[in-house]
Amino acid sequence: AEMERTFIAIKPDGVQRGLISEIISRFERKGFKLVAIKIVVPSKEFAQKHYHDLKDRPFFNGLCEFLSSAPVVAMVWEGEGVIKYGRKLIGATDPQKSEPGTIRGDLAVVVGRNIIHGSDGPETAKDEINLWFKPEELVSYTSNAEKWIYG
Ligand code: YYY
Ligand code: MG
Repeated sequence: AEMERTFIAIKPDGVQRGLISEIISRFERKGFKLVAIKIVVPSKEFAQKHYHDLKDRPFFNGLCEFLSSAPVVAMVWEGEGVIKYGRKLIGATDPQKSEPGTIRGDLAVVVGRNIIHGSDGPETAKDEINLWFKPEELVSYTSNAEKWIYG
């Protein structure tokens, strides 16, 4: 029973389309725990830091322009297996290839407007949480539901 944390962001398209509560509820209903949340408009420089791994890709500039164009909801979710399972809830990068039932499969159509970001592994989760949040913005608490979720 290894508790993990992952960084999840609702991108500007998800916020503008009114999908904040829809996306949060999918993680919440699953049994994951919200330990940090804020709404921010990242600067382009900040977006470039967030997506630094993709700096040589042709879509990098447009991607960073887009992420910094309007409010983003930044979150940290905690739970057993949340990094990998969070990616499952999100679905494939290209919504045309995401399964129905996933967030992108159900709610998005094209790769450049796929509404949500999720860390892709333990290392990036750690880096992204540190980039977006100060330690004191992460709230450790016990939820009453935990004993019913984990037994
Ligand atoms: O982690 P994930 O968001 O599923 O995909 P990444 O390969 O990390 O790419 C980040 C982001 O870049 C993706 O969510 C949309 C955008 N993107 C794009 O616009 N065009 C591509 N061919 C690939 C990715
Ligand atoms: Mg990624």
